[in-house]
Amino acid sequence: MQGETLFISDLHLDSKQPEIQKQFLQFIEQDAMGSDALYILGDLFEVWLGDDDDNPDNLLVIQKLKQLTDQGTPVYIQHGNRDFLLGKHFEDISGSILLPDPHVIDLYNQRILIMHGDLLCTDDIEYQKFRKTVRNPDWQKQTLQLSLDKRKELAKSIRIKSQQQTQQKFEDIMDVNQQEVEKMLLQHNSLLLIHGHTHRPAIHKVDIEKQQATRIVLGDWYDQGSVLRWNAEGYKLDSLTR
Ligand code: LP5
Ligand code: MN
Repeated sequence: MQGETLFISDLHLDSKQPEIQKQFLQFIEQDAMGSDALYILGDLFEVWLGDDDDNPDNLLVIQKLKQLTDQGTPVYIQHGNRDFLLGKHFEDISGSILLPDPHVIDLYNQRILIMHGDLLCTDDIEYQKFRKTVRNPDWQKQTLQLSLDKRKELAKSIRIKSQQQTQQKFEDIMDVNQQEVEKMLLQHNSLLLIHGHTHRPAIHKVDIEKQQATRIVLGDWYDQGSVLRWNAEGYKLDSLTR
């Protein structure tokens, strides 16, 4: 819709879950076409092995994003912990723009800090170590030189390890760290934060230095689609039912 900016995250698009892809393609047609902008705050894909992956389902998504951007709606994407290898070629063919994480946008004269959210989970020491490794440009360059099959294998073994470890971690370890949230908001001079990753959709109030800030958490698309709609009057955290 015109006059509306949309925020989504954690779709985890995957050939094994065609109903999520269907919902996403429908969402682009019905909600995003004609809107002012679409922000995807990470984990659009369940796993991104590199821009040379020719998975036809991913190509369908890319074509849809291209239609949207060609029609005049800009699409901004941040990396998630599953699709941190999205790169320049993906940007070119989808017409979307990759944004750094964290990043500040200006919407109706308000500074809004946007993040995937994984950076805020500082109590999850093991994850932060892993993140540091895989976000290193040298590691990424070397990894992208491996064959697609080898990358598939490696991604599978990381998923298994991650699943084993997340089962053993306490829930609050895998949530955001409050001090980190406050630090980020202060650092970026913002009273509004939007992020995903934790799959715990909510609107939280945060007190920082005698001011009240708001932290909006987007949900995932496993059972329903979580969408934040923002217009001149305000915002609404919505869910698209299937
Ligand atoms: O994803 P989710 O929600 O289940 O858990 C995350 C954290 N886990 C991850 C890992 C991803 O699930 C899997 C990423 C695979 C995609 C790779 C794509 C491209 C690779 C191309 C070829 C290699 O992000 C999880 C958090 C949780 O969120 C909550 O925040 O806790 O973190 C972990 O579980 C990480 C573990 O603690 C440490 C994992 C060590 C794995 C080491 C494997 C060895 C491989 C060496 C390569 C670096
Ligand atoms: Mn994530």
